[in-house]
Amino acid sequence: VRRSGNYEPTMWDFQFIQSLHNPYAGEKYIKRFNELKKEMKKNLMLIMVEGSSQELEKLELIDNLQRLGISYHFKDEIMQILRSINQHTAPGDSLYSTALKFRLLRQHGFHISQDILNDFKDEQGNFKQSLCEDIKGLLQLYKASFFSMEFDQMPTSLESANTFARSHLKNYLHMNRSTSSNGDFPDRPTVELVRHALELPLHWMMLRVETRWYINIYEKIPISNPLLLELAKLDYNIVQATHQQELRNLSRWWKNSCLAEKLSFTRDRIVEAFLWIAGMMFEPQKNQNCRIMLAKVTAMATVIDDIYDVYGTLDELELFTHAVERMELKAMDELPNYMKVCYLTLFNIVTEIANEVLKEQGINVMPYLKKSWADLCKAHLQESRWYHDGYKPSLKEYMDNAWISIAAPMVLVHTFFLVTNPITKEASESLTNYPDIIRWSATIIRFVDDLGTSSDEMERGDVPKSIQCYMNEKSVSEEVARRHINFLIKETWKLINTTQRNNSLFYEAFTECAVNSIRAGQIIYQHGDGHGIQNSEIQNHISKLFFEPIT
Ligand code: F3P
Ligand code: MN
Ligand code: MN
Ligand code: MN
Ligand code: MN
Repeated sequence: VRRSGNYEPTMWDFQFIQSLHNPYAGEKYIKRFNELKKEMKKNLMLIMVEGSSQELEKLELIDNLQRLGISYHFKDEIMQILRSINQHTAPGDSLYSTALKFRLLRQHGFHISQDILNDFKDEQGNFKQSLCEDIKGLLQLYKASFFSMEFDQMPTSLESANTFARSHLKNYLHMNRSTSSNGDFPDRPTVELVRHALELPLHWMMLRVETRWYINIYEKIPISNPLLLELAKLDYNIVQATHQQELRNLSRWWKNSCLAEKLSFTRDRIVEAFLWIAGMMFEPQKNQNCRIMLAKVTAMATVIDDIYDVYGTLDELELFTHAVERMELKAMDELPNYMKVCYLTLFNIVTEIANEVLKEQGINVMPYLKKSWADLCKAHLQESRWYHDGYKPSLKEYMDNAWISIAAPMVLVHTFFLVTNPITKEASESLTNYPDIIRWSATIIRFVDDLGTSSDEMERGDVPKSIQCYMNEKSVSEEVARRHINFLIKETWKLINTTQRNNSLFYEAFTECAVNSIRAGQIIYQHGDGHGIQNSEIQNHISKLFFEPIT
């Protein structure tokens, strides 16, 4: 019996996307932007030659550049400034400045020990009670606490920092909520900043979403820098105009593919596919064509997932899996009709990417792309067999397969070849076993996907997901299982932090994409199934990111 996905039609149809017009693609704005950027570079040069007394200002400027989404224009300057930062604390340094320093230095790969936080602890090793009122300091401490690594001594300062800061920040929110009835907020932006940080920590935030949110907050801060603000708004709108252009191109491809029309059981979610990829890499100058190609790959992953999860019979799925393993035109003949269009579209996009890399670098990466799809489909097939047999795997057994079936490893293999130059044999070969950076990124995406989608999946009929596997295995409630998965997400982030630092095989361009793909996942599944269900939160994000310029 064929199941149905019962997915709604898309909110963002072809006509809507094609009708978009954005003035920020014009010369006038680019010219103004370049003037402001030059001005900013000059300011940064001045800061670089100033003495260490200005340290806190330097750190705050870098933090603002990052959150306003414009740090990518000033990478070298930022590194140079960070290199001039004293890695120790001086007597009298605040919790705020120390935690900010720790976070920025760790984020940029400096080896800075968590011992820097010891000054803020009492003799028993607990954070001092006197800090409870220091909301600015606690907020920085909380953000810093997400930068723990495997080598931090256990139990880590950062762990207790996390619990300590979180509980006092929650208290603060609570107190301010109860006074809100008289409309009297002494410090509205701080309340907003705390609420936002507790919802999703900065380190886990999708960059464009953070930027959009922070520009609006920054505007309300009395001491905001007008140059920074204008630069940030202009950059945001210019990036958005580029993304719109790409979306128009992508939606034309999607319409022409006829997949949504012919395979009516599948999700018609091309904008959501683009959201994943824009979350992974947003910079306008580079990656243009590459964002489009990767969004196509993501759309294909969605359609194919629906074939395995919803529509296909086990026999058909076996045929499809074999055909993907072969990845050649002839293999199409064995497939049922409805699979043929999908297979040929897949073949075309994989060929397009292989051809792109061949033109650029003279290397044939087809075998690697092909293997990533074969691994994905085999993992899908495994889940279909389990579902068919009513088998309930343990959490470990499930996860050994599910970090592949989430499709992130496949997407990241394609990403690697499109953002890496030169591509070395060594790095390419290591991809076939999925190095840690891919494995841990995919693991977190699987967890957040299961948290967001498994309730509907169980209703529709699907293999038990991580939450259900843990419930079965440990005989615990769904609530306990969800808490456990959230704990595992936090733990896996430590592995991400560590492996991002210690890897020598991959360029930052790629490792950043991998980590950013987690961040996209965390936004997409934050309030349920943002990829399939079009809830109001995800609509709001999409609309702000791609359709509404900032004013
Ligand atoms: C595989 C799917 C998605 C996850 C998408 C993740 C990407 C593209 C990195 C959309 F298509 O969701 P779903 O919840 O149905 O995956 P699942 O593996 O749980 O069936
Ligand atoms: Mn699915
Ligand atoms: Mn699936
Ligand atoms: Mn799912
Ligand atoms: Mn939200």
